[in-house]
Amino acid sequence: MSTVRAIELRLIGLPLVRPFRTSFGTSTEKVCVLVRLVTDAAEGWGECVADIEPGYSEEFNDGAWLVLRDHLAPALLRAGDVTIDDLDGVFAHVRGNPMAKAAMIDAFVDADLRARGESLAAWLGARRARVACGVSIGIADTTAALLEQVEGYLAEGYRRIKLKIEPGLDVERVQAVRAANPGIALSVDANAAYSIDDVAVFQALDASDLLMIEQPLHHADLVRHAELQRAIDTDLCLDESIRSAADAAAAIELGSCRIVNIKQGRVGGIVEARRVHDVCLAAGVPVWCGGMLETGVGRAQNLALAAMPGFTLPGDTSASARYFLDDLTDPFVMEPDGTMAVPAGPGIGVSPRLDRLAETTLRVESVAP
Ligand code: NPQ
Ligand code: MG
Repeated sequence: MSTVRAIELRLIGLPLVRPFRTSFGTSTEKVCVLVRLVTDAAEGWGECVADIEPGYSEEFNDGAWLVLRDHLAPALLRAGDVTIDDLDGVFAHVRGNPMAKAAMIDAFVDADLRARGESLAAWLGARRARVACGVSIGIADTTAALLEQVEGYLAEGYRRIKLKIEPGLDVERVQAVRAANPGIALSVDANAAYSIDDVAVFQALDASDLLMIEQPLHHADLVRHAELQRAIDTDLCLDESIRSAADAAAAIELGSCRIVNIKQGRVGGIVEARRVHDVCLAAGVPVWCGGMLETGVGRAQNLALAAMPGFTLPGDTSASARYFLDDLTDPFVMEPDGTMAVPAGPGIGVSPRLDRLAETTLRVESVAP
């Protein structure tokens, strides 16, 4: 039980250590909305995983800001004394906008758990103190540059390499990486850049012994994903298509994928992420924790989620240094064995550093009752 007294929104900008190119665009800076929520007993933090532009999904920072400020924050401030289980109801009148909802829900859960002195990992029923880490590599300018990046991340200890692909920069690039690294766990992510007419590309990728092919087709097309899955041997994994536990159940029933990427921000927060996990675990479908280039706040949440029992594959839970020279929180560091510690303190276990907040805040606004 907590009563929310104040909510503060902050737009944060952090430079990336190297540009990150996907099939939908190139980022040079991580810009996101942070929610700071104050209850009668504690403070909590949530990070919105939307980006500057609506390229990954329909949501984007300026839109999320308005949804948070004008719809979600007032509803929560009006709700009075509420529990985590009440949150779905408090926000039910706002359709969609899962990334904005996730930021608010995660901030409330963080504050509620901090007030009780319980860690997010413990609340989720996590069983591991450390999780195995993978890394996602953006589309490189040349194959030589890609091979060099792969070598560098393998030397750091990453246990799975994921290559971003797009039409024309796919089969040959993957073959080159596989030829240079016969034994590694390797996957690709298309971010929905292909159509079912490209089935030959995916049949050609079957020869590269990939762990999975992530989100080849449009997010709304579960039926075509099922058709593609029947036409290839490699397991499909869905990311953008899975926005709820109901979506996961539908994709599994249709045969649209054999693996699910869980991102708490994409599915509307940590509570729904746990339901997606439960649906997949019950169906025997392996899951792994995706990443959205999160600051330390979102990174802490991801680590707690990734420690749950159904997370049997290395996720995109990379070290802070993969993306930032100087994170918003104390940096998350990966050991040479390719694992990272799950925060054990109350709530998400970390807080933004005040000096870094001051340096990186682009805009701030308070919502009071
Ligand atoms: C994915 N992430 O799995 C995403 C996509 C992605 C780690 O591969 C700014 C903010 C840029 C979020 C680029 C990884 C982004 C972003 C790509 C998310 O599909
Ligand atoms: Mg993806």
